[in-house]
Amino acid sequence: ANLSHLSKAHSHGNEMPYCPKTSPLIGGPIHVSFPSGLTLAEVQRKNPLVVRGGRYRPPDCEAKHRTAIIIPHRHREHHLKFLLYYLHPFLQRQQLHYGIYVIHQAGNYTFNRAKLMNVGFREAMKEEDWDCLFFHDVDLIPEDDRNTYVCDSNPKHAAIAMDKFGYKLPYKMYFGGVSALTPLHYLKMNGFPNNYWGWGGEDDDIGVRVSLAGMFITRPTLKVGRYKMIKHKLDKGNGVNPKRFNMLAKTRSTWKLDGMNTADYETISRQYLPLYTNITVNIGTEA
Ligand code: UDH
Repeated sequence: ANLSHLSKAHSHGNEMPYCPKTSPLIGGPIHVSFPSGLTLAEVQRKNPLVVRGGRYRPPDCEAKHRTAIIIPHRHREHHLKFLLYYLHPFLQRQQLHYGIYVIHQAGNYTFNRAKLMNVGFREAMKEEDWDCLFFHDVDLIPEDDRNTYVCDSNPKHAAIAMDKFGYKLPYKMYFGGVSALTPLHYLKMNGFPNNYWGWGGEDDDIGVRVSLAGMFITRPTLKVGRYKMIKHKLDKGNGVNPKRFNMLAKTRSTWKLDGMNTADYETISRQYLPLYTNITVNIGTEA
């Protein structure tokens, strides 16, 4: 009997073959520039397979990995546009099933990056069974396709070589910019701290939590973990946190008491936009 129609039906159904271990679409170094006049409509036009909420699945194979990108955000629409412009094609070339979540802090109170990540974790996990979460600053653009946005067996620090630090790790325990954790890693370290308001310290606290929870930091190579930072000044409403060193000295005694288990917030809106899911949230103010 001629069964060719059956195998054809298969390849169009949900029994597609898994994507290969290494994507054939990965090209290596990416030239990053910031074209003036770029619009979100243009980014949308260039990414026809991205569906509402900023979700994507490879069209011709079953992705091996499901990655959520969590971006803490306020008043950086200009940076967000460039990040989306580079990140969507980058993730597609890696043949990932992915979703992009922008966690927008409502109001004008002092910014709190780490608490927004806790919100992002909970809200993203409510929607899909992601197996990896990438916590991603809005102003960092990856410069090499081989920096795969999948998780390791331990928490991964991906932004190891940034242009602003001369493409080197600024110090050994640095865990800022872009990091990747599985839901299990995240819960094991009780997520991120909620009480770092303003600039600085929270990324080091997170790095310390990794080791206090009995894990270690993995990293890509310097050649691959390269990022370009979109230049900017310290934002209004994100002044340097003068308490950061005192707080950091106490992480050992605070990490189990403050984190994912105490993250309280109020979701104001959830919008499934063409290129990302926007979650606007009231995270309160400093105690
Ligand atoms: N963020 C916002 N809005 C803000 C503050 C922070 O969206 O108002 C987010 C954003 O994702 C950003 C991240 O939080 O990438 C980290 O904040 P940051 O970019 O201010 O921190 P970073 O250390 O830069 O990357 C500090 C700027 C110092 C400027 C020094 C000039 N030479």
